[in-house]
Amino acid sequence: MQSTMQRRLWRDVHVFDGLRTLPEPMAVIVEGDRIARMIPMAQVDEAELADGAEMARGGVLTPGLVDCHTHLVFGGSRADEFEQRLEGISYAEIARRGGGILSTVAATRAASEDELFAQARPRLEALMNEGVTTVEIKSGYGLTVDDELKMLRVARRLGEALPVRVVTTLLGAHALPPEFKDDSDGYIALVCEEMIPAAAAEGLADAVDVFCESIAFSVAQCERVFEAARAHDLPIKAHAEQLSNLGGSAAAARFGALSADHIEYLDEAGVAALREAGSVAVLLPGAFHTLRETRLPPIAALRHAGVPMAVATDANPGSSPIFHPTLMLNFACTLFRLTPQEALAGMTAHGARALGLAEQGLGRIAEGAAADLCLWDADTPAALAYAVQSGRLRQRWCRGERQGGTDHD
Ligand code: DI6
Ligand code: FE
Repeated sequence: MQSTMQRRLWRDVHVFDGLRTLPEPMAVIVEGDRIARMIPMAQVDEAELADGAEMARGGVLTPGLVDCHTHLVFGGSRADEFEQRLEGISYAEIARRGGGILSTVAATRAASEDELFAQARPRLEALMNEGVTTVEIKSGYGLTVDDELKMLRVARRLGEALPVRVVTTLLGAHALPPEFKDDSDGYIALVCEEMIPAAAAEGLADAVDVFCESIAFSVAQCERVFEAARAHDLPIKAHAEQLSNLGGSAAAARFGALSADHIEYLDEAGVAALREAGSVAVLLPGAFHTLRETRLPPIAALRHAGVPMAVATDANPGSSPIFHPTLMLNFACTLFRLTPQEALAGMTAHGARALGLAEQGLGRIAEGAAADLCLWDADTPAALAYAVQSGRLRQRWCRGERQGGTDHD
């Protein structure tokens, strides 16, 4: 395609490159779907810029945002549980009474693929309108082979229908479905022996996730799921140490996990395990906020150990009904005390790494990286985390194509 080799130019932009804010204004040149050149404005040779079509002057340029942890395909609503929690009933208690995740499971099973698609689409568009160009979408509200595959098919279809990169994760081990009450090992056998093989055979899952928690699955059960994932060459992730410290993150790290997610209760040994495995710590301040948690993830220890920290929305109907990635940048700073640069890295370079996409040049602005870019109406990258404000996205580029934002084309 001829148009994909077009040469495009952003002039005098403040660049956050995925890891840090560059010290001086830059010219950034894209060729086709890749970033070709980055030149400090003070050093530009005007002749070199002359044959690029100028897209903008000024503003903040970041990689397209990577939301590396969402559950945005689901049926129903849990507004009633929000009210119950405000009356003092805990998230875990609601789950024990058969509500929580299982109430979304009932609504998701009852919905057709088309209905789930129609409901998920505006949620995904909300993320895209705030700069997301790559999103991970988990299953986990079907909990039968057919319903889990249905959710994953919806996720794949969303990626085909909209200009956004969708990565899918099979989360069969999310909750114990009612049919397996008192037989959680039997359900884990179904996940390992039927669900994972079926998802792998149809190419529907890019990774496998588990919920390791007293209200979900034990470390030993999660390890069985990891073994099955490994047998099908699928990378793993884990919801771990969200409500208590079971050692799920360390178990995931032993299997070379891409990430351990939530991790409010992670201890020093868990931090060390993530560091040794090269796993990403995915921070989900939306769930922390929604559940009004008080236990903070061990940010200082993670920082000190050099464990990369990603930040994601965890967009879901229960613990994080939040479809607003830039708000998560702010929460990561205000609630978890990340610096604005750490928060931005968490939704760009480290988010991409948590999905195994760093090698493909996602989440970075660098020569040779993917031309997934956001141009923001802001003075500095830090301002994106500082102000909670919609409508600042001037241009959104995905795979080298202009796909949204408020600037005139
Ligand atoms: N932890 C979470 O925060 C989500 N899943 C999980 O294991 C929440 C899922 C939900 O409440 O629907
Ligand atoms: Fe989650």
